[in-house]
Amino acid sequence: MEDKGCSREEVLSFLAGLRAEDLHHDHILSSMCTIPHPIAVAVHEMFSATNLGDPGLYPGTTKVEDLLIHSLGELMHLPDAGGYSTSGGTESNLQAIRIAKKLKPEAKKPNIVVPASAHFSFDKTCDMLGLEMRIVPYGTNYTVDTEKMAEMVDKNTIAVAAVAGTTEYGMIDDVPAVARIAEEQDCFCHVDAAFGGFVIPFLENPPLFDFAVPGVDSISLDPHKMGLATIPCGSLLLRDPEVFGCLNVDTPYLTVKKQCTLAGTRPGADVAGAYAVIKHLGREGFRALVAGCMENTRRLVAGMEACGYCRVVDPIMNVAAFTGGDAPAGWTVSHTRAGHLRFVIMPHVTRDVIECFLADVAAMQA
Ligand code: 0PR
Repeated sequence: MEDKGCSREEVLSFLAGLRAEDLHHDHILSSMCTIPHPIAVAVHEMFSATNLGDPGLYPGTTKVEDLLIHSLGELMHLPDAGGYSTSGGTESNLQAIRIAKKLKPEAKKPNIVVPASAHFSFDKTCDMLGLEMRIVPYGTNYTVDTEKMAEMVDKNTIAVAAVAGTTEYGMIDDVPAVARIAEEQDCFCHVDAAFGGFVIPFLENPPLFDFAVPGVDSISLDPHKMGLATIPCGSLLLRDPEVFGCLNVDTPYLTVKKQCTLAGTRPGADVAGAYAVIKHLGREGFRALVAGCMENTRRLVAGMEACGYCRVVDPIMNVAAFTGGDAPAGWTVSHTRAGHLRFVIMPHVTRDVIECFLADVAAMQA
């Protein structure tokens, strides 16, 4: 830190220079985040000084978090679900598994059983909580093989997980079958819908993946992905709100005397922004958003196949993966663990962006 500060203009211009080094969204085809909705940005600023970690000081912002959780519970077919806003899917998955561990203290060498598609946040979770992670191989279409999953659980299994909207292929596990395994083994059932939670409900024929499935105990659902919220806005929802109590620690000098969240200080800004988007767009707005992303995904698949690439699976969501070559220079795409070229067709990946990309693919091949 310098002794003497700089003018506002100097600071802003210095930072604008660094910001200009960032990649432009219209060339990012691999991200699960997108440009936040303008209403989220405006509301983020309005709530920038708020801290949900000391709710008694911010009763208004606390009500906004309750409204957000209620809306997300409704979206997941359980308006009375408990929940709180996390920093994203990683924290939500970690907290869900912490709960599972507390609920089964008799497990001496605790393990969790997760699909091969599970996000790397489960590796972090197992490392932090001292758990064995059992990885169930893929069955058909890059979804979890539920017969193998049933064979891999035992009395030390504290939780099984399903992914609704996998990071690499956008596939949806058979959540009802996974929930039945959890019930038979008397363990916790967590659904990672961090990405899919804002997509699947708005598809034309959505499969059952949320609290409508009996036995689903918790869901990760991130507004900062397809919910168009500002980063970092995730959420963890629980079928039984009382269960959060098992994570409580005493917080004697705060305005509330117990806290179950991971972070102490928690932003209210992104939370209020996420709620603003939901209130502003409504289901109709999200249906249109998802329909647009799906149409663009289909266009990308058709265009890539016309250029000789081959889709790995039929996309169910706005994620597509291909074999048959790499992408032209200047575009940010990614590769799955199996080496497939992977795209996430977020709202910033418009029809124009796709046409421009496909033209580059064709030029590369010429
Ligand atoms: N669960 C699923 C299914 C996810 O896809 C992700 C992240 C998480 C949990 C973890 O969420 P947080 O990153 O919010 O903790 N999926 C993307 C990924 O890891 C996140 C991402 C976003 C990556 C933007 C890159 C990027 O540019 O690939």
